[in-house]
Amino acid sequence: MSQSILERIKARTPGETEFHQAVDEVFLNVEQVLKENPKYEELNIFERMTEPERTIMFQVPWVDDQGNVNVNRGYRVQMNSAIGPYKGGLRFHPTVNLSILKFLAFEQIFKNALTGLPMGGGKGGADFDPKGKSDGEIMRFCQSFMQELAKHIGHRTDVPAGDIGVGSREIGYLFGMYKKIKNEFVGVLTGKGQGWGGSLIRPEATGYGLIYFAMYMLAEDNDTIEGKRCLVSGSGNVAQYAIEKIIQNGGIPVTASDSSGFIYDPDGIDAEKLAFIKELKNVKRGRIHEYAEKFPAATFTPRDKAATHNPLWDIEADLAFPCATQNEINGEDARNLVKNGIKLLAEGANMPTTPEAIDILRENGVKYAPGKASNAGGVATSGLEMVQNYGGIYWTFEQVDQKLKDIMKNIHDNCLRTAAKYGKPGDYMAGANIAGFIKVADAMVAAGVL
Ligand code: NDP
Ligand code: 2IT
Repeated sequence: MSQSILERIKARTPGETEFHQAVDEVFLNVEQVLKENPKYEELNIFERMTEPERTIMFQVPWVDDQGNVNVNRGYRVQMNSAIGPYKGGLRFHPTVNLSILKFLAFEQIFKNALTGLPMGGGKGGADFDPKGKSDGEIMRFCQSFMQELAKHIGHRTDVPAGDIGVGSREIGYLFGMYKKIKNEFVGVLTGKGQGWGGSLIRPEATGYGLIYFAMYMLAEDNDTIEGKRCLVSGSGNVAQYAIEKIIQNGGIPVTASDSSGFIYDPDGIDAEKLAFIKELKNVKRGRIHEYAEKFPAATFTPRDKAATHNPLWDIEADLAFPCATQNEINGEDARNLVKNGIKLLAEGANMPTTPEAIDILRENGVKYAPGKASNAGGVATSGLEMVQNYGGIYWTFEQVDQKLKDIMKNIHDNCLRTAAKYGKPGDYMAGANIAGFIKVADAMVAAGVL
């Protein structure tokens, strides 16, 4: 019976490999829960959770600076609204396709449930490549994208935010266009600027939340992040604020990367060097090798697309925080992490660790936190932005930061409590999948078959 559910799901979604990977992982953990709850089986809850409630695909035409007319494909996957309006980011990247957005929207269901806030799961984006585009091109693309998306979202219906390639600049253009079309100033997007409805701490929240989560994991062993050497991949929103929070707590981040390669700074990235990365990436939109030119103690290793492993994960360190993209750590990388003494890996990115790599890490005693738990601080703070927008209120930096810490602690404790209850003590992955699943499943049972 159980086998046939997975077979049915995969037969109906041929070629959607990333989506299948995400579904397999959750199913592995919730199979036992399904067996113990005949109601879930009777109402076919798991299979229904894997089918988007609605998928929107649309044409995004836009004019570049040379006057050429280009066309991209836009998407919004409205996966599950059992516990609240659809909520999840928008990704602009040339690799975006339906499989990737469905895996992200599926993960988002459980992540959002874990935050304790009433948010359903969704994800969207476009196969648009923001690299090398002028500000005017980005603006025109965002406006064209929103012209169609506006028909399908709303502050009580579906509330998008940022993800890869979508930061505060893009949210500004998207929000501006929504407001113009609807003649309505509402919190239809999160990650807005502070002066126009945004929440303090939202820009920092994913990276900060990730490190808070890792610190709670370390505290279980009476350990701290102080003095720990940390491998970080990526140099975008999540990586920058993970690095910042590591530094603030006495840890030593030694790497950062982008799609062209990585830098290794044996002296550690300090606050001043991080300021350089922020300026380089957020303002100049340059490449990470410039770091090694500015700070000669650091080395730059270009990305070798033919290589079977990423040498970033073959550096001696204590903790690892993948913050770039999916499947960036494979089995060979995991073996290198183990060989180099990594004690803990917490995911800032969504699904950065392949199933083989997860097995290798866990078999070798590396503490492992899945992204749906450890990177939930971003969407949680988006939820806090929604609450502030609904109420017309503004919380201080300290208030939001405290709420973020409390939420990450609750997620951490909920993972451990649930894992123990289901006979998997210390298993953050099982705890996250089971706790998130049960919350949404119970809401679906309550709502009936619709
Ligand atoms: P950004 O666009 O700000 O940064 C992405 C970083 O990852 C860049 O350094 C980018 O390099 C690198 N990267 C992206 N794709 C690839 C690739 N295929 N190979 C190598 N490097 C790559 O995105 P975010 O920091 O917002 O997102 C990073 C990860 O975190 C994603 O997995 C996202 O889903 C996840 N996440 C984000 C949240 C948020 O609030 N923003 C919340 C929770 C999870 P380059 O510039 O060269 O492309
Ligand atoms: O993957 C994610 O959780 C995000 N990109 C953030 C989503 C959000 O709505 O803040």
